[in-house]
Amino acid sequence: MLPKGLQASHTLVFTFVLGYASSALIPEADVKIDVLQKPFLCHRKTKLGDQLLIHYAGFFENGTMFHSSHKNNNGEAVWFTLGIKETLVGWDRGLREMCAGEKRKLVIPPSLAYGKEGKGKIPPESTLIFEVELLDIRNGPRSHESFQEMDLNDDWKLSRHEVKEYLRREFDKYKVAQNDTQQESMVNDIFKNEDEDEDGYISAREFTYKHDEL
Ligand SMILES: *[C@@H]1O[C@H](CO)[C@@H](O)[C@H](O)[C@H]1NC(C)=O
Ligand SMILES: *[C@@H]1O[C@H](CO)[C@@H](O)[C@H](O)[C@H]1NC(C)=O
Ligand SMILES: [Ca+2]
Ligand SMILES: [Ca+2]
Repeated sequence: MLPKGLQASHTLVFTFVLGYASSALIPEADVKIDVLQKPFLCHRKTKLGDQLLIHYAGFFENGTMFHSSHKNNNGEAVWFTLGIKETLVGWDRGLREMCAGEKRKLVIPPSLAYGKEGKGKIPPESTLIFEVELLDIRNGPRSHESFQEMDLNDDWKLSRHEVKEYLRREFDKYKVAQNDTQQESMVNDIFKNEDEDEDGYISAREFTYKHDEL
């Protein structure tokens, strides 16, 4: 890992570049966020990689509700990890910088929801509206920043090559001599533990929920 300060500035630069690139291109449909309720005290705001405990209800544009954690999940709130495309990209964008106790209404364009295909009872090209209440925030087991740092081609999964490059950089940094055979066998061990579905890549989700190695 990079030292804390460096890591923060690295993320800042990354965010800046991304923001610049997307505003320089044709404006893309984004999530519309309305804050419905804000708590008086806010000790901490959500950031990428955090786990969020939420209650939510989803509506079509005509106002019909299609899902609600109050009704469809035995009334239980759900845990959701921010920033790893666990559900909709619209959620990853719309639930950042949020306080526990805050309520938001998100209007998510189809391109950041279920898109041209739709899914189940969501018809193609649906704009979706969500009311989300954030109940609790926890640290994710692994940081989103370290995943991004390792994912050299930004395809949201780590290849053997990317993991090996990461190990090589780390060993160089700490001036540990390592031959190729040793590195290969480390990569093998890591993939045995982390690549749960054995597709040859460590996905953002596999990375986030595992606790050992790396
Ligand atoms: C609202 O829209 C959804 C999805 O297009 C549709 O299934 C539903 O029947 C509509 N409800 C009303 C009351 O028009
Ligand atoms: C790499 O290092 C291991 C462990 O020190 C050693 O057994 C092996 O012979 C080395 N392989 C090469 C190609 O140098
Ligand atoms: Ca990758
Ligand atoms: Ca995998």
